Amino acid sequence: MNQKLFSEQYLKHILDSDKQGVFELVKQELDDGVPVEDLYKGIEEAMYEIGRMWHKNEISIAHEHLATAITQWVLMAAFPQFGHNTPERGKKVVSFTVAGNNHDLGIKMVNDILESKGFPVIYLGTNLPVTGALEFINREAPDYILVSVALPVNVPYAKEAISTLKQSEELKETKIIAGGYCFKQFPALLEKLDYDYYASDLKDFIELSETL
Ligand code: B12
Repeated sequence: MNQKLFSEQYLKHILDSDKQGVFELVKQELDDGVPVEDLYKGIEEAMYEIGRMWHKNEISIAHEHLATAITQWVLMAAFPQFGHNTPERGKKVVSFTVAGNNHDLGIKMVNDILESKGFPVIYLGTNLPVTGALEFINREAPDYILVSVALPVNVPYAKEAISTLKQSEELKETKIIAGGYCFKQFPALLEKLDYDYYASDLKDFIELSETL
């Protein structure tokens, strides 16, 4: 797979409002047997470019929303293509994006990778108020909790969420895995969090998941 070319074509179809073009492009790659993580990397690049163009006012929020909506469909279509042959590892995972963070494509990609590697994931969605969810999370007593942070303004909420989880008796053995665009942009902000593991992208995360 030529990832650069794929990202450019993905972006072009979105800017042309050509959903069908995106689906055909993705289907071709999947039919060619491209690993889904490579496909996701190509999509990530296209979304980052959408973000850059949006920031520079070269495209409107409408294009950004269209890109998100189409990509949500693509992830749903790609998921069954993962080889789900790995036996379950007997480990439980809960994931969410922190209060204030509505960016969810990244954590969904991470969830998909984990599930394909035999870790069932309970995904609690975006913008999660952890205090309200604590009773549920305690009952599940997951081995790992994945916390996704996109913006610097999310960091105080991430700090609070992680500290709430760490204080719970039921979650004494639970490890916190942090990640998200915020730390790719500002790695120093990671120091504010009491996390156990961090991965910056899918490649990094796949390596980490082998050790979990
Ligand atoms: C789509 C988008 C949105 C959509 C999100 C829709 C959705 N359902 O996700 C909407 C419209 C909601 C949105 C809103 C906003 N957004 Co926005 N958004 C984007 C955009 C264009 C793409 C995000 C994306 O999908 N990226 C692709 C994914 C795959 O990448 P990723 O998130 O980084 O995830 C990867 C890794 O980080 C990692 N990862 C992610 N989570 C986790 C968790 C764990 C545990 C691990 C291990 C790894 C991991 O793995 C993933 C795969 O490699 C980005 C541009 C960008 N550069 O990201 C801006 C961007 C993030 N947004 C931005 C901004 C400013 C906003 C708003 C504040 C705008 C506003 N004024 O309203 C709001 C905030 C909303 C909120 N409260 O969260 C800025 C942030 C700048 C900054 N430094 O603060 C960006 C960078 C755009 C820009 N260039 O200005 N946004």
